[in-house]
Amino acid sequence: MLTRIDHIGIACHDLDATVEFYRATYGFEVFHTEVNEEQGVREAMLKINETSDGGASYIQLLEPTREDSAVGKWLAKNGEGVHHIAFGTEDVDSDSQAIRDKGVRVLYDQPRIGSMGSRITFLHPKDCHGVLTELVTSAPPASSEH
Ligand code: CMX
Ligand code: CO
Repeated sequence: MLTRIDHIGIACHDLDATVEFYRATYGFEVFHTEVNEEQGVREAMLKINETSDGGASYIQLLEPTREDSAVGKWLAKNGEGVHHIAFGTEDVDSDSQAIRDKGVRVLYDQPRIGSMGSRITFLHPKDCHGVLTELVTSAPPASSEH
């Protein structure tokens, strides 16, 4: 079941400058940054609020690491702006399969690794009224046994 808006993905040319805009304008601080080479992005997650399902909602700022990445191609065509939305679920495997069974193209056979160790997949924007849609299951909290 999809239970929150996990994040809104925003494509930008200059991650540091965009992070600074969000800090100076709204007071949002960086919660996490990483490079995801498979996705071709350098990203910053700004936590906006916790959610009643135990998760949270973020703004995900995305700078391409290469021009032929999904975000690089999109930026070249559209300029900066909202690139995708992501819904959070406890079970991306079963939810993506159920959505596939409804005839929506799910882009990956198996979920891949997203921000902060989450598992993610995407639905084709042409099957979602023009919105690239991501499904996310957060990584379980780090074990304290180590
Ligand atoms: N939102 C809405 N429509 C989009 C889109 C987007 N983000 N990206 C592409 N499209 C549209 C294009 O406008 C184009 O439409 P037209 O044919 O009408 O012009 C069509 O989809 C095909 O676009 P394209 O430029 O030829 O791009 P590709 O088909 O090569 O790739 C997609 C599109 C969705 C398959 C690719 O972007 C993808 O695999 N995305 C998933 C991965 C991703 O976005 N990773 C970055 C974020 C990582 C993260 O969130 O962690
Ligand atoms: Co995303």
